[in-house]
Amino acid sequence: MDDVVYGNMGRGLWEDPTVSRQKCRSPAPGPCAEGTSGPRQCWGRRTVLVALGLSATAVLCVIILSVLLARVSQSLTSTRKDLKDFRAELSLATGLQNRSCQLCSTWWLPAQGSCYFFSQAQATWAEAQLLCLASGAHLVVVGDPEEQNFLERNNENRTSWLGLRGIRQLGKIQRYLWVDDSQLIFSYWNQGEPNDEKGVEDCVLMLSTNLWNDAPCDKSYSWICEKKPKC
Ligand code: MAN
Ligand code: CA
Repeated sequence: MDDVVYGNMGRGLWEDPTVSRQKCRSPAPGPCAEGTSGPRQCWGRRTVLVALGLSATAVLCVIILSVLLARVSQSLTSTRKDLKDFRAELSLATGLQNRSCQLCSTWWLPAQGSCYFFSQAQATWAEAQLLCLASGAHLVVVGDPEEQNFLERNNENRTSWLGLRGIRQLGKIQRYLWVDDSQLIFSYWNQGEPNDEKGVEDCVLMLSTNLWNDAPCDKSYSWICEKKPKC
């Protein structure tokens, strides 16, 4: 009997080792072909089934992996998009915040990171300082020629209180101090000033010529407030 004999033991087909072992050995194995004669090389049907099963499993694995990969890549893409949207919103918010830092309220002029208010009305030095404080500001502190220049361009022809006053001890002005307690470094005195005329000129004005003069604090003039915008 040339053909491989298969028996059925309830577990499926198997190759009868006594009959077929010799013929399935060499040289290279190939699939069994029933009904052919002569020496044949063959794979057992079980081997073919196992190979088919393995191939099917492999294909299934590849499909599952592809689906998983597609899902991961999809989720990565959406995460990337979320991140991009978040960045755009963040930069918009930061930009708006920066812009609001430069914004001054109506009637206030921006310069050098501060907001300035030039009054039309007139008040004593103390009243003017109180009015500035009520707006979260103080009488202007002129720190440098650039700030003085800005005030000159906007003071028009007014005579305005500055946030500068004399420190009087034993009837004499000892030194001048800004309302933010900073020392007087830059100054723009009119010629002959400060003269503390009659010993009552404790507060400092910017004249219509833009030069400074000390004058009695209880006189009423325009004033200039300054504040840092809140960010
Ligand atoms: C007036 C006042 C003084 C000022 C003198 C200058 O008297 O404005 O403050 O010093 O003029 O002549
Ligand atoms: Ca004076």
